[in-house]
Amino acid sequence: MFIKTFLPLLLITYASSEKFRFDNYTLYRILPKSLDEIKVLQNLYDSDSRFDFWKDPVPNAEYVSVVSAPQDKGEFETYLNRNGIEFEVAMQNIQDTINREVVGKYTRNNIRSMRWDTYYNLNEINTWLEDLVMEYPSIVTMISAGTSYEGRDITGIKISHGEGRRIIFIESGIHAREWITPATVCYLINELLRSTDPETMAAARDFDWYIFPVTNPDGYVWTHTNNRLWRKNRRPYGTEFGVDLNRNWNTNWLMQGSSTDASTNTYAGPGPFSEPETRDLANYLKTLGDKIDIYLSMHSSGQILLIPFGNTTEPLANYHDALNIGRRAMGALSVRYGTPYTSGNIAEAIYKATGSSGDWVKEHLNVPLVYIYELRDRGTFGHLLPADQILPTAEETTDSIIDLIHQAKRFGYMSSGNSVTVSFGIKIVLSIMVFGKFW
Ligand code: 0X9
Ligand code: ZN
Repeated sequence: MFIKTFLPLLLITYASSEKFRFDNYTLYRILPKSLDEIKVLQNLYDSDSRFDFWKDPVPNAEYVSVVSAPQDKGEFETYLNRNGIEFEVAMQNIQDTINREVVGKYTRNNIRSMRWDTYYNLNEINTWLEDLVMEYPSIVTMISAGTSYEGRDITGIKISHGEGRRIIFIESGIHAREWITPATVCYLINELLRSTDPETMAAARDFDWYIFPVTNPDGYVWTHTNNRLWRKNRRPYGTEFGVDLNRNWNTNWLMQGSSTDASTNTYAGPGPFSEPETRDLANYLKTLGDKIDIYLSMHSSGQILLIPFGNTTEPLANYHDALNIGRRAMGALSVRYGTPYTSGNIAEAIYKATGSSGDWVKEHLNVPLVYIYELRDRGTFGHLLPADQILPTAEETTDSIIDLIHQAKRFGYMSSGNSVTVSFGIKIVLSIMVFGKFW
């Protein structure tokens, strides 16, 4: 009786519970051959909210990544076939990949138990940060950029070997589902404290590092407990939840690539800085003022290095310097595993999108070098990057950040002053002194 009546019911309830919400959802990887094909995909993107685009159809897109629910797959594939668009199935059943994901356990008071082949939840990351403060009390301090909507601390650490240094600021995990970003910056933290490589040691010594692995704590927790593919924060708006914290900054707010619809993934919020996460972080950044030399905003995926601004393809501010420095650093990134990165202006390389942290930092704090990393991969796993890629991703990204400092110095940045304000004439003289030539 029980087996016949209740067990199937029990199984159905279990299977339809949130833990299995992506059963038979499929990840597609599309390789558009022409601008016309991109336009066909853009039509779908604009008109049909059933599909979750992990990589948007933008002109020159190398690939487009889309997730479809099982009931919409037939229609989706017919649409592609009818328009002659070739596609491959990158992941047949997303839920299988989610189920295989490893979330590790970190043992308090044992920093050696931190591993780079597993993801961690928010508590584990913060416990590890606390342990680092205990282990390196004269170098590491706990810092807080504020409090999230649900009341969680936005925790980071400062690594400093003394007073008066310029700052390298790293913000990661603003998009909850991009798990590779906190994992990567935790590895970087570890390297800055424990590496014996002379260049890494010098980088750690010469700058004050402000690193926030998870700037969207509520969203990150939600990806661990309820919905692995959640992107926004968790503030309720009507019957919907969450603001895209990378559309909520007070810089050309709502102008491009943002939505007024709270049910979408790019909801910009009811107003600029409506969210405690962005408002607090911005206020915290203001207190550091013009001491920041480099600001890095860590995202995934696509293997792209982006440079502000997100609203225009105009090469504003020190765009050409920033691009040159960034391209060289991406050369350094590719040395270890051959991972290719594309560098470019945000609006050009992905899509126009305003209200992002990088644009605000560049516009309002005049930080000389602002980069947005889109880490691995290019559509094979997307946001579900397997844990065995954490270490290689983290290693190559760390290589690039160390080289970024080196390149920035070669281009006359990272000195005691703000070199963006150095006049063109002085720059020529400096360049000739350093390189023997100007170009
Ligand atoms: O759209 C975003 O916020 C970022 N890409 S992601 O796939 N990680 O969501 C890119 C942000 C780049 N900055 C601007 N668009 N201004
Ligand atoms: Zn992102």
